[in-house]
Amino acid sequence: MTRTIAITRGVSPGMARCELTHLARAPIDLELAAAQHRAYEQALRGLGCEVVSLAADPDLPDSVFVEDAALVFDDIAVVTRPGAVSRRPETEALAPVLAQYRRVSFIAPPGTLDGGDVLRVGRRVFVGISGRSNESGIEQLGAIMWPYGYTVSGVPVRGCLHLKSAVTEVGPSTLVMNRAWVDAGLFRPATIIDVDPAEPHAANGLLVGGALIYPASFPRTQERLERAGVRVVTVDVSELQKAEGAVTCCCLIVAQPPGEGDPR
Ligand code: CIR
Repeated sequence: MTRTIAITRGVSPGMARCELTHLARAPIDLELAAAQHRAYEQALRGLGCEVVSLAADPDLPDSVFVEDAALVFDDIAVVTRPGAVSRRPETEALAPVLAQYRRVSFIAPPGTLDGGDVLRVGRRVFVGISGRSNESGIEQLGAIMWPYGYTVSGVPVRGCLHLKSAVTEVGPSTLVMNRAWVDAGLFRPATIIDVDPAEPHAANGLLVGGALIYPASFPRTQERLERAGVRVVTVDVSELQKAEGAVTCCCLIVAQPPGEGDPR
């Protein structure tokens, strides 16, 4: 049976010093953040994931957001070079863990790439051209991925941190999207579910184990998703949201088909 491994990392005791781009700094309750993160890990387990949790690092305020430091495809893992200088050392702890599951490639200078900017839809990989990911990073990813049959294309985003702040996959070729932040036409022929206008940040959900892990704070968009047949599992991530985090960003999903050394 295919195992689904979710790599996470504990909430940094230094999270109050996190990067912020679009939000004003608000006090973060660290204990509550850690409890919410544990509940998130529990939701992953409930959907069949084995959680591999890396130790928190007090010197890396944003390291709970592991998604930005690496990409995991069926064929290969890519260690990124995060756009925020403060986040670059986050990759060091992740690379050896990923190497247990995949061949690993690296984004090199002058490229920058945040995993939050990378959305895979089948064999198409969309990368946000954002404050964090640049043309060189996108070109390098294209060169890494084409031998595996993926096309990689840059997508302008506006008004938000990452591409996956604006759009994520909620089912086969089905996307939830805030059209104010990204051009919907680029994703044709995918089906699009629009966020409720009162919930601009509601376009980030994590599809895993046949369900969507989704913030509890967007009930109107949640209703739209459920009406469209999406099975939603809500988590309260209020403290992580104060650090401009969401739900995709707190794990890396590794689908591990049965192989040598695995019980069948
Ligand atoms: C940052 O600005 O890098 C962090 N404070 C938040 C990163 C969230 N990452 C994501 O949504 N992929």
